[in-house]
Order: sequence, then structure tokens, then C-alpha cells
Amino acid sequence: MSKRKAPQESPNEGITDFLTELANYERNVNRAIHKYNAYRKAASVISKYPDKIKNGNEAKKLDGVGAKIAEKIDEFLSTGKLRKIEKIRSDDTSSSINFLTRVTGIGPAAARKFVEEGVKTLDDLKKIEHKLNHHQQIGLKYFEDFEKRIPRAEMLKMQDLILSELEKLDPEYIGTVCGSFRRGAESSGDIDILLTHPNFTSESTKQPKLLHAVVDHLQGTGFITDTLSKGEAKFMGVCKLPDGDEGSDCLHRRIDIRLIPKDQYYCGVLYFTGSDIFNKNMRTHALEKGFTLNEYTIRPLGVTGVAGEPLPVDSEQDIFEYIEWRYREPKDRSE
Ligand code: DCP
Ligand code: MN
Ligand code: MG
Repeated sequence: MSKRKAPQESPNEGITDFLTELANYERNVNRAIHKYNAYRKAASVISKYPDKIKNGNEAKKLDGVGAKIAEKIDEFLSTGKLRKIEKIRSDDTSSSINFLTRVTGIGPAAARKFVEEGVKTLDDLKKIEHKLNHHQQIGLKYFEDFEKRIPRAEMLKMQDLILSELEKLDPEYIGTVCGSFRRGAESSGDIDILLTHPNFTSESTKQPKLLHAVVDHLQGTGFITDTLSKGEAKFMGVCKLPDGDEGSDCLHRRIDIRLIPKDQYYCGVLYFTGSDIFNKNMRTHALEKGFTLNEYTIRPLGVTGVAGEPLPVDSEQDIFEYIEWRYREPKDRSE
């Protein structure tokens, strides 16, 4: 997961910017995930709104914008700023916690603990490096690189490299680069790869070797440079393309690789293509149609609300058909 989001252009950028800032504050500083989701939902619906919003009342007509947010929009439109944001920005503890959560491996709880111990900056972290766990040490080491988004051209190169190495290893592997890249984003925060193999289903025994063979191979070629965590089904790490001939240095990038049983692959591809807001909306629609959908399966709900056996799925389209929803291409899945 990446914390920097792509810049967006809209006639209401000022509003969506302050809503995103409030969302991050609620998540990182207050650990109030519901408020975080509420601000994100409002920012998302407003970013789609084609007209320049004139007042809070106009915004309140949109699904996801309530009275409190409408009030903030009025304050922002009439004064050009928001007192709540000014206060958050000037508060040393809040801004330090917010900052530390930008280091991968440091979540809101760890960030607060560090700040309470007086550890507030990158330099402070470097002084207590031996106290950081491995994930946090890597996050610190590549802090500048991980802050930078990955241009689509580089994502395409990484996709080519990974898929061609998979093919060399075993042509039966199926790999899909998901995340914002699959939705067509001009830049991505990280690279998310889903992997399956016809020999591996949820009925067969676990086959961690299928994942580890790929990771080891990509390490052997020098593409994967560091490991954050490596389990049976999920690898989290760091990768880097070889430096270009023209002396262009590539940066270190965050990479996640997941191994999924073949029968669960398309529910996984759907989930990890996102966006997270789209996923929430699709799950809500599925429930309305009497299905429960998650990153593994889609199952019918009986009259008592108990989920039945997973339905067979051979494509993303199958899932949309079960829940009688118009198929949406990945590029149309921002919400
Ligand atoms: N996802 C989700 N809910 C979460 C986290 C993730 O539904 N809480 C899904 C949707 C995301 C996908 O996983 O699109 C990949 O997660 P990322 O955090 O990598 O998000 P993106 O790839 O969409 O964005 P970025 O370009 O910032 O990496
Ligand atoms: Mn990711
Ligand atoms: Mg991603």
C-alpha cells in the first residue's frame, strides 16, 4: 500500500485536498478509521463532480457529504482556509505522527509511541535504527525513493520483466499486475502482482514453493533487492529495474506478490485491482443481490443469512454477472 496518492485535477481541488488531509489525520493521529473512510468517500464523490461547488448546500446533495463536511466546505469557500487544518498543522505532536507514518512499517500506533519518546524526524529515527524492526529499517533506508510515485512507463517495464521471467521459470504461471496500474493510472505507489498456477487450487495442498520459486528467481536476476516479509502466500519487498544505458538511475520500489489458488484467482484480481472505494461499493451491491463477496470467493447468502458454498468463477465478468451488475473495465473502477 502506498500513502502518497496521485495528484488529481478537478474544479474542486481545494476542497478534495483538505478532505484528504483531514482523512489522513483521522487515520494516522486519531486512529479513527470510520472518520477516515467518511472523509475519503466525500473527497472521492466531490472529485467526480464536474462543476465548481459554490457552497456547502450544493455539496450536501452528493451521496457521502453530510452536514459537518458541508459546514467545512462553507468555511473553506468563504475564508479560503480551515481552522481545523491550521490547528492540526501547527500541532507538533500531530504533524510528527503524521510524518512518521510515511515510513513504511511505521503505522499510526508505532508513530505515536515514537513521538511520545521524542523520536520525531528521520534523523531521530536514524539514531535509534537498532530499535527499529527489519521492515521499518528498510522503510527508513528507502524513504526518499518510496515517497516518489512510479511513472506508468516504468510500471510497464517492470510488468514486462516480471512476466517474461515467469514465462522462463514455468510458462504455466499466470501473473497479473493489479492495483492502480491495472486501472490505467499514470503513476502508481507500488507494484501489486497476483500469481497463480493451474496445479494449485483451494482443494489441493498449499504450495508455497510456487511463490518462493518466483521470489528466489527475481532475486537471482537482481530485480528484487530486499524482503520485508515472505510467507506462504504473500511476499512483500523491494525491487529495482537495472539502471538505464543513458545513465538514468532507477529508484527502489515497493513490490507485493501474492500467490492465489486458481479457483480464487479472479476474486483476488478483482479485489486487488480496486480501488478500495470501488470494492466497498461492489460488495454492498453484492449483498443487496444476496451474495457475499471478498478477496477469495463469492458465495450466495441463504434466507437465514448464512453463506453457501463458493460459486465457480473463471473470470472477473463471472462475478459481475452473478450480482447482475454491468461489467466495469478496470479503468472505470475508481469508485
Ligand atoms: N485494497 C482494498 N482495501 C484496502 C487496501 C487495498 O480494497 N484497505 C485493494 C484495492 C487496491 C489494491 O488492494 O487498489 C492495492 O492496494 P494499494 O494500496 O497498492 O492501492 P493502489 O494500487 O490502488 O494505489 P497505489 O498506486 O497508491 O499503490
Ligand atoms: Mn500494494
Ligand atoms: Mg498499488
